[in-house]
Amino acid sequence: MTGTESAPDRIELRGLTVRGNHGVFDFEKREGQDFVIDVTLHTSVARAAATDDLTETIHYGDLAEDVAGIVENNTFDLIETLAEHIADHCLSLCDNVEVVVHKPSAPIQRTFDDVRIRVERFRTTPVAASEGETGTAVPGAGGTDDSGTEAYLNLGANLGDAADTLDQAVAALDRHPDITVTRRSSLFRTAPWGGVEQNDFLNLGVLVSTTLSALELLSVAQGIEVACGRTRQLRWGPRTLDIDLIRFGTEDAELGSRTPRLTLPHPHAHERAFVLAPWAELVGDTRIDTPQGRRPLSAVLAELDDQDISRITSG
Ligand code: A4P
Ligand code: MG
Repeated sequence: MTGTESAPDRIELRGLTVRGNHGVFDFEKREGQDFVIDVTLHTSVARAAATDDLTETIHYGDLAEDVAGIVENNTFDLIETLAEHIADHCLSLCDNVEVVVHKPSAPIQRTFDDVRIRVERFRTTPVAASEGETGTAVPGAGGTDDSGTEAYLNLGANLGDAADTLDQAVAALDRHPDITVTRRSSLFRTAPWGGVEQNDFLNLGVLVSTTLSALELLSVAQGIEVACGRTRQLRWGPRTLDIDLIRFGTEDAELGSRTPRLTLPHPHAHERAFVLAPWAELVGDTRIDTPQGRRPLSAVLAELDDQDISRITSG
């Protein structure tokens, strides 16, 4: 849990400088300029400090990338709007955020040091209780009832001691106080999917029960990727560890989300035997989204039988 306790602690990112194309004038949109961002997340760091565990906190590297992406990938007239979008994103991570957007090269015909907008925003519902802007809550999916939400995660690795990394990653998921690994599939050796020439992967799937939101679960998974020394230069290329969230909820009540940070159900699941074969082992059959509509996993997997995968241990 990273954001539900109120605490005097803060995670502060200062002076993040990103080139962007915001401004009311055409030349500002065309030529761009530097924007400098400060973010303060009010969130308890007590548990991370006690456990020395990255997965217990908000990863400031990811935060910086996410904020830089918002600056780079949008064009707004006003820095007020930019600040609001950054704050909105940060409220998926914690309950209270301050964002300052500086525009030191603003078109002002006088000597000045800086012009900036500061916004402070609060979540109306705690982080763990809703998906915020990233998802459409479905009854039974993403809730925080005692029984937790079921989720299916697929883990893959093809650098270093992949089997050991996968073991460590499953253990780290299960160690998290708000995640229980309820089932783990066999280990599969799988040919690389995606057209990049590289070594075979090892993949496995886990079913978890969690009281976290989908976004929090993804953040924990990404923290574990980093903690396991993830390196990856290329999309769909070699990596020490990749954890994808495939389904959050169950067939009858699953969460849908269509943001770049979290797309659910996972858009490539139906094309990947390395995702479907472990899943079939864990749940038998289930209906999954495909471009042809909802179809039984078993039928979709049978049509992928040209993908080279083999079971190498039992779960
Ligand atoms: N993201 C959005 N939705 C999700 C989701 N449902 N689960 C975002 C996980 N991440 C999600 O992911 C890129 C961005 O996707 C993140 O910002 C995350 O918030 P990434 O893991 O940083 O990058 P990536 O993994 O290189 O890209 P991508 O597109 O996620 O690749 P995939 O889909 O993970 O594929 N072949 C075999 N045999 N076995 C494999 O395990 N894995 C891949 C990676 C390719 N080929 C493979 C395997
Ligand atoms: Mg991935």
